[in-house]
Amino acid sequence: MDKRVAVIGAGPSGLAQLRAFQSAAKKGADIPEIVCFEKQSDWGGLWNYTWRTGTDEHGDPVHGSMYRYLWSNGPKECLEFADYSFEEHFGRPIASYPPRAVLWDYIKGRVEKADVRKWVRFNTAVRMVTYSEATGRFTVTVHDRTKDVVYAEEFDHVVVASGHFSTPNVPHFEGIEKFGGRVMHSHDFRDALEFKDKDVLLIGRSYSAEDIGSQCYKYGARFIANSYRTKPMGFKWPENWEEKPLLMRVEGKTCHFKDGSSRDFDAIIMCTGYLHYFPFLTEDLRLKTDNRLWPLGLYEGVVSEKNPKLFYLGMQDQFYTFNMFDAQAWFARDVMLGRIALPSQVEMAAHSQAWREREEGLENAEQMIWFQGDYVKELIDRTDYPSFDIDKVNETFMEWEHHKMEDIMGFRNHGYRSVLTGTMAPKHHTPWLKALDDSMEAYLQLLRPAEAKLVH
Ligand code: FAD
Ligand code: NA7
Repeated sequence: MDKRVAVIGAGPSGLAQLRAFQSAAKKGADIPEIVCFEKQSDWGGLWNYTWRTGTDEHGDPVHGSMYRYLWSNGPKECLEFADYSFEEHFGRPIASYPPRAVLWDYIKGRVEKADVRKWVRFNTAVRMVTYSEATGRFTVTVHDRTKDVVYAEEFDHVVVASGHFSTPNVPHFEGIEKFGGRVMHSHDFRDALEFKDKDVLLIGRSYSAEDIGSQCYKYGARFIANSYRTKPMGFKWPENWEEKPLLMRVEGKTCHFKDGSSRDFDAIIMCTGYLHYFPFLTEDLRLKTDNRLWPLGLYEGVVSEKNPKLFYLGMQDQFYTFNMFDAQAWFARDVMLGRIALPSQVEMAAHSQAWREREEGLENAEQMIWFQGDYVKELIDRTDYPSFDIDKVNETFMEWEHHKMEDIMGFRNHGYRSVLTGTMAPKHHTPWLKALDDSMEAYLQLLRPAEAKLVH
């Protein structure tokens, strides 16, 4: 096949695209030439931890938003690749909430096995993508940072898999410019030990506020508050954690909240989410959305309705992650291979609108999970991605929600059953609150006793 496909980003979404093509080739399909551009020096996207904040070694914005001691915020049984189980990768059952390094290892394992690293050009940032009506092709301009060379190549398809949890959304609060402590966004949060013995205010009520606050609690912050705009998270927080309504103004170290209460803090961490940001796309190609379950303009959540040769992966807000990216990548692949015929632009838009209307009616996390589960089902039904019991995975998500409501600092001590292998995850050897070492060696207990003593 003389077609060429550019994949932007080698995170879980981009890697799903590589694996999708490789799996078709393995079954005898004639596949296009695939070139994946990755601005970092290694693959795994956010799961490839960086200590850097601000700009990277080349002066580009740091992509990484993950932090030290990050453990999976949902059960691994809900994100397991349907074609590569955790048991296959680790050679034995492991507990349900692995730390970042363990998940990174798992992500890498599948693509190493598929031998697709040769398709990735590392240290290469995509600078611009344009589409020509005349040629029907895209021109992708990239910056090879190793050689410091900018060059352009033409492609028949472009897959945008650059993620959307890297460009911080940073609101302003009256007086914050004179706050007498540290102000930062969750994108720059790295080590909770920085906040040991400190009073920390988190702005937001979603995953970052919940987890960064929990990290701060675990590693010894003195007092934690989170300030919500809409409603409190409502978990049973420890005694030194309060939920406050919206921050109204800051005077010195004193933060004033909407209910008239106030308190002094040492640090403000904005857990206020991220912007979908595609500086490398021309206006006509750019997806514009906030963080939600059904962004408009993408047929089946994947195909750009304005230009169906362009695809986006992983642009939704996420309960489902790795297996949803896979389902999307398999779908995009089959459109590119001509196995799936696209309806007219009007029909695609109507299909998306119907999903959007359903999304707008969702009232709680439970309904959102079933919604996203239905979406994944719809995708999987249309390709040869191995099907798995999505209803059961939804139920695992329900158990997860329940365990969080029961004990927000202890939910990670539970185990769940894999729908792929049928195996019940073993309990982790150490309760999450006491497990201060997040290394893969400690998690899998691979350390020799002398080394184990050193890290504990
Ligand atoms: P990313 O992982 O962001 O990867 C995108 C890739 O594109 C990166 O490698 C980046 O370098 C590259 N890139 C970007 N721009 C360019 C460019 N111009 N040129 C070349 N390359 C480019 N999910 C879970 O399932 N469980 C969790 O516990 C969990 N925790 C999370 C915690 C945090 C703090 C965050 C921010 C997210 C978390 N997620 C979690 C969700 C996460 O979004 C997904 O797991 C996953 O990383 C998304 O994959 P992606 O490939 O779409 O994007
Ligand atoms: P999310 O899930 O997009 O949440 C952003 C939060 O920020 C949410 O609670 C918002 O409030 C809040 N927000 C946004 N703007 C403001 C302003 N102006 N004032 C107060 N609060 C605001 O982002 P996260 O970083 O938590 O999670 C992203 C990913 O990282 C996720 O996939 C995780 O796995 C990890 P709202 O709820 O709308 O009232």
